Amino acid sequence: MMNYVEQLNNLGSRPYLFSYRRCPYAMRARMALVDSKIEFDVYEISLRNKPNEMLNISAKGTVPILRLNKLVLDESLDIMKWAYKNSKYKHSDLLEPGDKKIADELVALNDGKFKNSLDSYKYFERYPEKSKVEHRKSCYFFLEILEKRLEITSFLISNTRTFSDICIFPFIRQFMNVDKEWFDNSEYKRVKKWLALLIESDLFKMAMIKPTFS
Ligand SMILES: N[C@@H](CCC(=O)N[C@@H](CS)C(=O)NCC(=O)O)C(=O)O
Repeated sequence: MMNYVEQLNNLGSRPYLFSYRRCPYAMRARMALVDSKIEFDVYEISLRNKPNEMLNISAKGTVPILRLNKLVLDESLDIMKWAYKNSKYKHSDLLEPGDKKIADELVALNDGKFKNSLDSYKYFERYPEKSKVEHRKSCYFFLEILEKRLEITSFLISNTRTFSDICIFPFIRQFMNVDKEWFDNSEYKRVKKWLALLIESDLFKMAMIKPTFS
C-alpha cells in the first residue's frame, strides 16, 4: 500500500479529502461526496498533529479540505456544493429544493447561533457561569424550529432528503450524544424520528466507513 505522500504524488483526477471522522463539518462533506457518487480518497488527520501537506494548501488548519489537482476547497459547504454540482447524477433539486430561502436560513442558523449553543452545552464544564441544563436550554430554539418544519414535511424542506438535512444532521446528532438519555426522552419526537432515519441511512453508514490508511 502506498503511504500518504506517495498517494498525494500519485493524485490523478481523483479528489482527496483531508478529514476527521467525528467532525460534523467533515461528516457532511463526506456525505455529499458519497451522495454524489464521486470517488475520493480520505486522509484521516489528527487535529493535534496536522500534516504539513494539509497546512501547505490551507493555512487555517480546519477540516474538511478537498484537494483536486489545483483546486482547494476548505469550507464544508463549498465542498458539498462542488460535489452536487459535479455529480454525474441529477442532483439539482437537492441543491435548489422547493424553498431555497428557508433552506439557506436553516443552514445559517445551524452554523451560527445553534453551533455556538451546542458547543456551550457540549463543553458545559468550561462555561460554569451556567448549568448544563441552562446550556442545553439555549439549544432548544433550533430544535423547536426543526420540529415545526418536520410537522409539514418528513425532511426539513421536502419529503425527501435535501442539502439542508445533510448540512444540519451531524450537529443534531452531536446534540443527541451529549446526553442521549435526555434526548431519547425529550418531546422533540419529529426531530428524533428524522435523526434516526438519517443515522440509519446507507449514506451515513458509507460516510462513516473507517479510512483504509491515515
Ligand atoms: N467553517 C469550517 C469549519 C470546520 C471546522 O471548524 N472543523 C474543525 C473540526 S470539527 C477543525 O478542523 N478545527 C480545527 C482544530 O480543532 O484545530 C467548515 O465548514 O469547513
